[in-house]
Order: sequence, then structure tokens, then C-alpha cells
Amino acid sequence: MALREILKEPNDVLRQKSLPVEIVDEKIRELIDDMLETMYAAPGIGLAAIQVGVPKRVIVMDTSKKEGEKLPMHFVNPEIISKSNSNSIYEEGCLSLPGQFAEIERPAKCKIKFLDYNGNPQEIEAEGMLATCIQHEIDHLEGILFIDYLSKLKKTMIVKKLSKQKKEIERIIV
Ligand code: GNR
Ligand code: NI
Repeated sequence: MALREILKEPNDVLRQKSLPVEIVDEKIRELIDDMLETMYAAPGIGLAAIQVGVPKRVIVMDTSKKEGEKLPMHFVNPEIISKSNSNSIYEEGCLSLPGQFAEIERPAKCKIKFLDYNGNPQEIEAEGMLATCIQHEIDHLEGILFIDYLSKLKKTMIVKKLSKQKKEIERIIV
């Protein structure tokens, strides 16, 4: 197991479309394990492979609310097969947009199909925070960030702030 670096906006890699996994092999399982470790260390409740620079359709998540209780989940080639007509609003954050939060409206429930650790097809129905998080992660696989749902003005302000932050960090490190 190893920690991987989380890419931060602005970064063109975050806008890449991720490719389907052909076979769930040992390398994919290693990626899943590293992503979970990286997500817990951050800490965050979800992570898409593209956030660690790997353009493959793999996401991990843990939306358990209880302190100290771990419920690690992973989804390979996740696809939304149905969404509810009713929406819900949650304040979202993103490990690639440090310090930025915004209320985003999405379908309240969704059904997804995916491959598990052994490459077997599975389906789950999600609601609440899990539904929001799965949709946030699947957006990453399409190169979409939550700021894309905000007004142009709000989005520009956030991207400018993050560019400044990034330059400042580079100035300190170099
Ligand atoms: O840690 C995270 N919290 C979060 C809160 C509300 C909605 C979505 C998320 S996902 C985010 C981690 C992340 O960036 N995943 O891509
Ligand atoms: Ni994110």
C-alpha cells in the first residue's frame, strides 16, 4: 500500500475522460488499495483514479457517519442506470479543490452497476450522501468538477483562488 499525490485544480489531467478497465487484475486491486489509503489520509469521503493521475474508471468511497467506523467501498467501471426525479442539495467539497465548498443539487437517489474486486458485475441503489458522492465521483471520470455547475462568475473566482494557491505552494517548494 502506498499514498499517492492528489492533483489539484487547475490541472488539465483532471479534465481528461477516464477509460474503462478491461480486466480487474492485481494492478487494479493495488490502485484501489492505494486510493483508499490516500482518501483516508486526506481525509476525504471519496476519490476517483484521475485525481491521482490515473485515467481509469475506478472510484473509492467511505460515507459512513460513525466516528471510527470504516466502510471502504470501491467501484470499477461504475455506470448510473437510473436516477430519481427528486433532487437533493448537499454542500460539496473536493480534494482537488482544497478549501472550496458549494451547495450542489443532484438527483436524490440513483442506481448504479459496476464491477467488484473480482471483476464480477454488481448493482446498488444509493441515496443520501452516498448518492451525491457516487455522482460526484462519476463526474470526475468524465472530467467534470462540481464548480462546473456554478455560475461562470463563482467558478472563475474559485479557479483564480486555486491558481494563486498553487503558485504560492510552488514558490515555497522550488
Ligand atoms: O471528501 C469529499 N467530500 C465530499 C463532500 C460532499 C460531496 C462530495 C464529496 S467527495 C470529496 C472527495 C473528492 O474530491 N472526491 O472526488
Ligand atoms: Ni472530487
